[in-house]
Amino acid sequence: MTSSFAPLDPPAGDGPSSKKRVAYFYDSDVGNYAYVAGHPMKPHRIRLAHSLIMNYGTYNKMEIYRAKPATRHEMTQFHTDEYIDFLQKVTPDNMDSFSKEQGKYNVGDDCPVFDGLFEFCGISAGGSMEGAARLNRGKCDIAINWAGGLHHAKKSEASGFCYVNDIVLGIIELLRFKKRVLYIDIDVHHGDGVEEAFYTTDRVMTVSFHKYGEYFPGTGELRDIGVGQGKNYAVNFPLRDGIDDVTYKSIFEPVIKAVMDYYQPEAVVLQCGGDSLSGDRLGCFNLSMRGHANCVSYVKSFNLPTLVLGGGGYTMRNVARTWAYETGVLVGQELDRILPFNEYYEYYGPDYELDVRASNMENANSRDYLEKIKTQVIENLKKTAHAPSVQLTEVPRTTLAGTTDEDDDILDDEDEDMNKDVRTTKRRWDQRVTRDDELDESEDEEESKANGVVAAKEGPKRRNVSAGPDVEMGSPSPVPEAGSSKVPEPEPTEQLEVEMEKAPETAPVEKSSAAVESSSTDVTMADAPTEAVEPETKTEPGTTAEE
Ligand code: V1D
Ligand code: CA
Repeated sequence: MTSSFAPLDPPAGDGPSSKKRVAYFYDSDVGNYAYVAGHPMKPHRIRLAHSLIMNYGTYNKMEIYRAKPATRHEMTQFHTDEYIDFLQKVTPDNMDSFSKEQGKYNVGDDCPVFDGLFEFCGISAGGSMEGAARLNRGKCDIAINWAGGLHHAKKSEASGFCYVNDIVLGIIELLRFKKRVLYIDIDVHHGDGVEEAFYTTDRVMTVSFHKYGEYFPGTGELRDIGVGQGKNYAVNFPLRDGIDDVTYKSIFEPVIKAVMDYYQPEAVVLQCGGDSLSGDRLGCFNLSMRGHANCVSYVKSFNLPTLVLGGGGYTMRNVARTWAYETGVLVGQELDRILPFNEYYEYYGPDYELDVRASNMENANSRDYLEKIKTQVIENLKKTAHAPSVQLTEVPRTTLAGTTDEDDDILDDEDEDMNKDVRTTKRRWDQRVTRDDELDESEDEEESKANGVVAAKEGPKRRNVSAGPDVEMGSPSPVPEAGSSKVPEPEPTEQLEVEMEKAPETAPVEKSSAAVESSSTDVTMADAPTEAVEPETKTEPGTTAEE
């Protein structure tokens, strides 16, 4: 027997402050990339979610953008040059000549080489970086990138289906303007790549809720709390199988409330991995869609600039339902329980309803266990005592990519001119030749063929292509050393010093003229909906109407 709806209160946040300016990043190419046959990670799920979002009319309540794919140069703000060069060079056809590198960079079964791998990474990272840049400039309150959230990627290693860590890159972008950034991870797997990147700094607090115990990636114990300056700024909540909506809420809300009180972040990054949902192909939790979305709603209620990202999630129809619903939560739209007709309607049978329901599986997390972990986590947070005294008195003139913000403005203008044709029209949509069917996920019936894997696409010009002074991680820049691995634990000695050039000491960060301009191309209809809904086009100056 399956329970219907978990007894959660309706999502909070119906007050006046709940209306947010939401920027949504979607690249209509993303669903065409496919890992290898039989692999559980399917970028096609992002297209399913997008189709629901369009057909529910949610696009009306947010700005839709297609980000410029992140460049090699941008990716190396975190990753090593050699690793990114490898990702850029390797293809299924030449991979045999890279056997040594495949071992070195952990490319193989979990992280296979597939057609368009580098472009896929660029799309994922581009959305998160531009989302962060828009938040930095105060251009939106919430940025969404369901193609992001790839939390396992390391500085020079792929891991757990992740190659380029868009989250770390997005946080690095946020750190240009925000003193403290909070990262929250509700994927069923531990957010190890992000934790590791910021393990030694207090500029980022990482908080991960995850299954722990004989489960990938094997990290994320309660006692892993960060080192040096970062001690107590990594938070881990290890969980057992079968956690349900009510018990998840009973730990998530008090922990996040304590984090907000003690850490006082200036921006939040929320990884919404959908593998913590009930019935996930790889997961082992028992959250309903509403239980999962309660985390989104709760984080939103703090009214902080927030970057919302995807992550894992392997039962595609449930991931799509949940991310569509969560997009609704973020824009303040309640979605009908009956799914709108859409081009992937057959995925949602036999009920064709929105809800992902919890099952009757056993919850191996006793109240007592959860209470003990929660108490310890909150005790650790108290040790941070005060928000760290990072003095962000000056705003860097250069972007992390090395260009000035004025350069970016100019490139933005050029981009707007150069990309007038990026919008997909309904006619083009109708002319699509690839089919995206993949109904039986457990069978995984050669979906890559059906998905029509795309060849590498020449990306449009991006804001940071000019040669400029690199802002080195660990140099006197506003960012902490990312990618540092866990090291033996010294006691904190001194606060992180932030030295930057030229901006006046009292400059209000978000209004600074040095604010980075995003080079997003506005995409009014990245994918047009089916006949059922005809969206109003939202245009910004410089964009064109449909063909
Ligand atoms: F089942 C599979 C079929 C084909 C290829 C891989 C898998 C698979 C399932 N689970 N791989 C895993 C996990 N890997 C291992 C290692 C293999 N070693 C011998 C151990 O257990 C990886 C699970 C990755 C989860 C990724 C994620 O959900 O956290 C995610 N979040 O954002 C993006 C991905
Ligand atoms: Ca997690």
